[in-house]
Amino acid sequence: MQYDAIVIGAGFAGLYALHRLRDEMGLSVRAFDGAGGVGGTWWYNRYPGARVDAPSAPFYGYTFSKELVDEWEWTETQSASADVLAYVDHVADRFDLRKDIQFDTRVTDARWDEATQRWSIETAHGDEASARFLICATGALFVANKPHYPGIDDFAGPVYHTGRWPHEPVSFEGKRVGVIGTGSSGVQAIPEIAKTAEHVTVFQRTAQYALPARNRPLTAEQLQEYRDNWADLRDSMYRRGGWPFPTTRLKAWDHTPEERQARYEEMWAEGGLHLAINSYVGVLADEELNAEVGDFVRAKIGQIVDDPETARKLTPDYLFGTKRLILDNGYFETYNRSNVSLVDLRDDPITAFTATSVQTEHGEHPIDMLVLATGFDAVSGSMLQLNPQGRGGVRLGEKWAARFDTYLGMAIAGFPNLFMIHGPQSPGVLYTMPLGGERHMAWIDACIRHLDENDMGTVEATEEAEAAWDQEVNDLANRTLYPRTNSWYTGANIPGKPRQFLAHTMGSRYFDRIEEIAADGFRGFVFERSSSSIPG
Ligand code: N01
Repeated sequence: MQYDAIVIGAGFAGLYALHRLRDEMGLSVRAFDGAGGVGGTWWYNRYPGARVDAPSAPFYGYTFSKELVDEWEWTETQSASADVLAYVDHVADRFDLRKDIQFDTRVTDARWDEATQRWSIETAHGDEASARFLICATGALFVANKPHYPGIDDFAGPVYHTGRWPHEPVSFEGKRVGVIGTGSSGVQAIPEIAKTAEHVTVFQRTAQYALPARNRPLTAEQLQEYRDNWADLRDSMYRRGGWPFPTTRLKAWDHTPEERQARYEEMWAEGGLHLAINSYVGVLADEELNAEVGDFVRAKIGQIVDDPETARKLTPDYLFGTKRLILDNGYFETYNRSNVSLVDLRDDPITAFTATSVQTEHGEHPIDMLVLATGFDAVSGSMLQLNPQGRGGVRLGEKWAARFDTYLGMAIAGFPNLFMIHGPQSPGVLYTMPLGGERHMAWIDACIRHLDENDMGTVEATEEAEAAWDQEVNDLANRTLYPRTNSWYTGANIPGKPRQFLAHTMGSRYFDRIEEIAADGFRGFVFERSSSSIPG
């Protein structure tokens, strides 16, 4: 089958791409997703406790339709995964998107044909299709990272990865559960699992900063207020890196130590990300301020956790906020339960698995079930899994062997007419993702119109533009403390992955910049006449 555009992925970004390309641009579009339904990351991440860990309702949602904002009844400030899934299901129905999505169909290959100026794809079922444009909404957190401990495959009990959670309920009743990983997923899941399990043993490699989420019911009045002020809030999200509310301009060093502590207490009580982004300007850039905020959180952990030795193990020692900040719903309190124990893998590393236990250097931990909350080959992983073949038969895996070069995080030299949404070197996870996806798609819309208005067949980033973009993204990252910590932002969580800061740190500036580049005739791109208009 031939289409104008093929969209890979039916998560937030892919659904909007389908809607925009089909309903606003009038193109013929086919979307594919390996999942059995819409939702992308949310379709797979149904582990207990999964919820949006940012001010979600109605901000973690689409902004393109005011009617949608007005009609959807969010119930909590940080929506649970089931509510997010209900929402995307509703969106798929409301905009009649399902009829153009092929579910349970993974795209296994994509190849650029220079003669026809089209992408051809193949699916796991052997279907073939082609299109002028390939929109890769393949997900920043899709490829599950599984640890390779000796004997892990010999473990006889069930093994669940938080990023591939089964759709049928999992009961922990009476079970001894081992959990590896204490990132956002582990921190959300552990308190829920501990409520019913006989025992939970947490295997922690890095102690984490987690801030109290303070999720609350969203009142009808609040929701109405948001709807009434929607234009301002949306505008604020545009200007403030995806954040809907005013952010602080207070400078820490204008305040006394006592005033600063009072401010941190206030932000801690407010919950969510306030301590990090609203206590003072520059918490993630000023090392001295960062250390002070880190000390504040470390002291809080010591106050919450009863056992001093467990508290010590749970106390992080890296720069505050330089791994993805975690919001918790009773995480540290969970270690005060008698059915939860903590193994610090830095003191006592895992040596092997048996059929019934995890063995560490200093002991054996019998378990009936294993939960891997070990994260993802983030940002670049899903594109490399697709591994498209561009000009000259070059595969993306070859091009990205040492560095994830992109232009604007959306385009790749050698891969004409291919657009990524939330690709490496775009703001991605550092911005509110549904809005970021909309703004990427608005840019792609403008780019495709530009091609058509100028009778061009292809658009392609230049290598020079990629090199300059790489420099720009790195310079921005280096103004922050992020690159100084090993995290999935830097690729350090995957053995052998090239080290590179994977995100553009300034979301609003980023979107201004890509719009300015578009207005300047899509600077940094080259265009080729449409093959159908070239005589002979
Ligand atoms: O994954 P992670 P995640 N042996 O990579 C540990 C988003 N998210 O799924 O820190 C032992 O953060 C690893 O240890 P270390 C959010 O953007 C959003 O939790 O590398 N341990 C770490 O503790 C988030 O950042 C929501 O030393 C191993 C953990 O596993 C992103 O998804 C909810 C190990 C992995 O943490 C990923 O979060 C959840 C090994 N071999 C997630 N390998 C929302 O609410 C890894 N670890 C929107």
